Amino acid sequence: MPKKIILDCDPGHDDAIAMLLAHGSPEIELLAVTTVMGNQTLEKVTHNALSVARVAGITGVPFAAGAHRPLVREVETAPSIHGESGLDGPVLPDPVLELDSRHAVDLIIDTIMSHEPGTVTLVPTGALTNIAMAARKEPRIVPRVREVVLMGGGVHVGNWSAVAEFNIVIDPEAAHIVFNEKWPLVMVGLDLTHEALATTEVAERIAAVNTVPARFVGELLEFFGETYKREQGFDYPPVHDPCAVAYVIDPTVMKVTKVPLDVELTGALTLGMTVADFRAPAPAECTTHVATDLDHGKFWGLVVDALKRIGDPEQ
Ligand SMILES: [Ca+2]
Repeated sequence: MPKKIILDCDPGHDDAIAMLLAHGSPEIELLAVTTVMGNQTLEKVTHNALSVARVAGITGVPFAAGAHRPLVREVETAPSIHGESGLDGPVLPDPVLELDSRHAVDLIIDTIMSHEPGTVTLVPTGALTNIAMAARKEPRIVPRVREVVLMGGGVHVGNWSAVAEFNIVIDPEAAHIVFNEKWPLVMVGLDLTHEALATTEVAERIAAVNTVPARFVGELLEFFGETYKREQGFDYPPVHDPCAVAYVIDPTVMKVTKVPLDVELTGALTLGMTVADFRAPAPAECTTHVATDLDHGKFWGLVVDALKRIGDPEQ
């Protein structure tokens, strides 16, 4: 039985690759794609999501736009990493899919409530605004969700401040809500995703697939590689978001440890930090987990295999 997921994202170079990985993997049934401001404005990331759907040949999946700003704070985007469009590099085709008329929060709630309890996994790869709003609007979703597997945070490392990761720090209040709900939660954070480097060998394997979607990914990685080198000194770009999808496909692709996690809301230097308490074995009631130790070869194998399965969809 494929695992049913809702991908809540802000494409975003790595979000786009996460979409392709989910679509091209038989272990995953993509129930819905929802968008949230983050890497760029809501309008831009929603347009990007629909463009990626066309490249990937995704049809019959509802797409809905969500939060246009964080719960409390002003919008903060990441053009230094993702460009003015949020998906700079490749030429983006005009979308053919139409947006679902519902708000993302309502699509998330409707999707979870209309499936058997324990069958829907939430995969947020952007700010947690939509997920927090959904949990507040319809608390009955919380015990029905199988698992929240999110890209965000980091125990020992930050990227938007010394200790905070972008998805968490741009809406820390939303993250606080999501981390404190009693659903099983796996934090696929920077500890893990900084190992998901798109090396030269990875780029060559993707280029060898030689399809429109594979060339699209190649162009995304080229742009992402340049900005990550310039802004953060990486030799190769860390491709964060597909790591969360990869965990749903095959949990053995990384190591996951149960540990109490919470989100800092008041620190002068540490706003948005995800704090892990490793002092003692996690108590029985703990529902949060952190991912470390990526199997790099297996992870990129999943991405390459997904691209091969997608092939060249009719544009
Ligand atoms: Ca993202």
